Amino acid sequence: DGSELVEVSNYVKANQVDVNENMFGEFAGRNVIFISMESLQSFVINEDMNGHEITPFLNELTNSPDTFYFNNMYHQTGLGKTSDSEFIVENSLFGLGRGAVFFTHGGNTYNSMSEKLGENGYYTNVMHANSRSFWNRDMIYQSFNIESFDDVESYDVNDENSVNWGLKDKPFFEQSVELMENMPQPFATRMITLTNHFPFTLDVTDQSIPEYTSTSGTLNRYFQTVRYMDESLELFFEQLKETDIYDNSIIVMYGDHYGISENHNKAMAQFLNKEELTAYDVAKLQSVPMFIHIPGYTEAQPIDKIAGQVDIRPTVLHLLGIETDKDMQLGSDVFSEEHENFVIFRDGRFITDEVVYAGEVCYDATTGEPVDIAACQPYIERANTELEYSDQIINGDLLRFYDHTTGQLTGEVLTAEDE
Ligand code: GP9
Ligand code: MN
Repeated sequence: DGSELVEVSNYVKANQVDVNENMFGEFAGRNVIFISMESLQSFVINEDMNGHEITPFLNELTNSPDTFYFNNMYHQTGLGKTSDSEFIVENSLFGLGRGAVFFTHGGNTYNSMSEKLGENGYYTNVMHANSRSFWNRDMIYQSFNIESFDDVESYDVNDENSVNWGLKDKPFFEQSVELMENMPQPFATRMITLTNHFPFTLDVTDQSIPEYTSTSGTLNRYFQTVRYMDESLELFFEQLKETDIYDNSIIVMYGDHYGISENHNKAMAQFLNKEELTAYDVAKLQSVPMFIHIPGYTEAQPIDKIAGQVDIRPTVLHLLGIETDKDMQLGSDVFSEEHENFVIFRDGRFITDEVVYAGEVCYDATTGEPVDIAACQPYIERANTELEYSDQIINGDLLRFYDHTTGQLTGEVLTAEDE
């Protein structure tokens, strides 16, 4: 009957953090361009592969006064991969422990980020050159109140400009800029890239760096497709600068999930100059980069606070001056002084600035050495609680009983609370 929502709601309200007054609303009214960077992990950022810089464009942004680079951000996805990352960013909730919430709960009631942006005067859109039913996107986007979805039908796709899963990222961005020029402003869009996807195949003419040299063909090719994505992003920025959109936008780019699975641990260990990878190392490898690029801004610095994809929604909404204190969210604004250095993975692993919990072992966060489990215990319970609350909201379709404009529980639940 939705009465679980009382407890969840109390927890969420008790865990709200104050906004950062210096940042709140600083970029109100700007367009927001989210870029979901396919399979991009942090281990390639500011690194070389056999003497070749892997991501020269992104590396420049890590150190640029118009860009906040979040170097301690982690993905929180499960089996739903890209779709889970979309779900997390839209709702500041977790996906499910089994299956993909996009498929299993596409018809639920949500108070998505897109819906909120729409209520605040934004035109909302997604751009992705795959068929609209993939991951059940067409259905759940309606539940998210996303106004339009430019899927493969919006793009000119042919043999020449395709590889691997479809349209290459460079023509994707090029054609997307044209689509953007026809959108009412301010708009909020999510561009979902595709070329840097397993099995990481690329035409020879698009290969700017050689393959890596390990026993994993997957890891070997990954560096080349990552580099291709980096070049695509650079081209996109250049093309956007030729329009009037760039100066009036903020660009939020984040890795959607890992690209290199644990099946390639041996090759990864070689790349990282380690004997072998522990559960600690594998957890740290789940770091995905995030950038908030703000044209014209001059005071940005790298941010090393520990954060997860659930934090993206409140962080970005606050920059736009949109309150989230009544939202049923599990993330918090990373710019807030009260933001906690604590990220929970979908499978119960977590990272704080003191400990890393993985493979049922508690590790010292700095040294990676195992420590007494007691150091992790309080966080284990909180991680389980948050994952459980998120599951309850989704499985019970509990947002049906929540008025996000007032922060009040409604209907039968309200009665339960009064009793
Ligand atoms: C498919 C794209 C990739 O449309 O989002 O999906 P993934 O396999 O990464 O979840
Ligand atoms: Mn993906």
